[in-house]
Amino acid sequence: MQVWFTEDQTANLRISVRVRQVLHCERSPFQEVMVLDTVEFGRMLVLDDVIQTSQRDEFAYHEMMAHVPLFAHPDPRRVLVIGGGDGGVLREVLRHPTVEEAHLAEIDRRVVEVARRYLPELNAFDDPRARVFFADGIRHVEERPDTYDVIIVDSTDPVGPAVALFGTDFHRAVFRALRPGGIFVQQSESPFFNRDLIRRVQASLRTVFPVTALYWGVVPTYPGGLWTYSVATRGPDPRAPRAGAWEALRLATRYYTPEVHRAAFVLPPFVADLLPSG
Ligand code: AAT
Repeated sequence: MQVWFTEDQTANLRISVRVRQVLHCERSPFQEVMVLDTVEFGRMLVLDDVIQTSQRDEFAYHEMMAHVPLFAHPDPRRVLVIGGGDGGVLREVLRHPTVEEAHLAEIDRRVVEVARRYLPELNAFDDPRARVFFADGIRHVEERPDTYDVIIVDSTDPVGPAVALFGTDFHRAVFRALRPGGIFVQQSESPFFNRDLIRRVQASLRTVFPVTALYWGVVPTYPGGLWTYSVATRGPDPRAPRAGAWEALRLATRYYTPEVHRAAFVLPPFVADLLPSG
């Protein structure tokens, strides 16, 4: 017998993965939380029938979310991750010894609890520098002006509680929550299937921050496999990794290198078209 899980990635496009076992399924106050053991991707976290991360490809996404801003910042000490309840981005953030405090603001406590149990290799919650807040990321930043060097939004797609994370009011609150020289990154979906969203996020960041850019990476389980990250800073050039820093740390990364960092900002024309002109 073959059992398959299918995600409707768009109204007209689906991805299916062969399932060995359903390890967990529950309805939290916010969403349906499921963990599947799949043949191709290993264990997979699925929220409201949307694939969030898998053992096989999580490094590609989590490394690019964390290391681009942390290596672009001259001295990242205080970092906030919004969403990201599986712990993958937090784990990568904590590989930086400059980081003194890494906060995670996740709206759904059950995502953290389920991920701790079924995806232990993503778990960095027990690091003494880590602190988890079960809260809406929007309120969390609104209440903390001038606090963070880096803020990373590892959110679900823009539906439900994640909608406002893609809006200008939130971007203004992020600007205020960053310290001078701070860097903001947010996953911004597919340049094939979410063109209006990327345009909107880029235009919004441009009205709030002096420096904005877009970079890309590959994540096979996300729609189209080609994924974008929107970045904005209060000064630093996000395209330039701190010289020698990655080499000095001897980070055993599997996707990120300083060359990949620089290359990720080189955009194919159909992607560059999504940036605000001028
Ligand atoms: N590391 C990849 C996993 C995720 S999970 C995104 C998390 O964002 C979810 O656990 C969800 O509960 C949380 N979330 C959503 N809205 C908010 C909010 N307003 N405040 C705090 N947390 C929130 C990302 C996968 C990306 C999928 C792309 N297709």
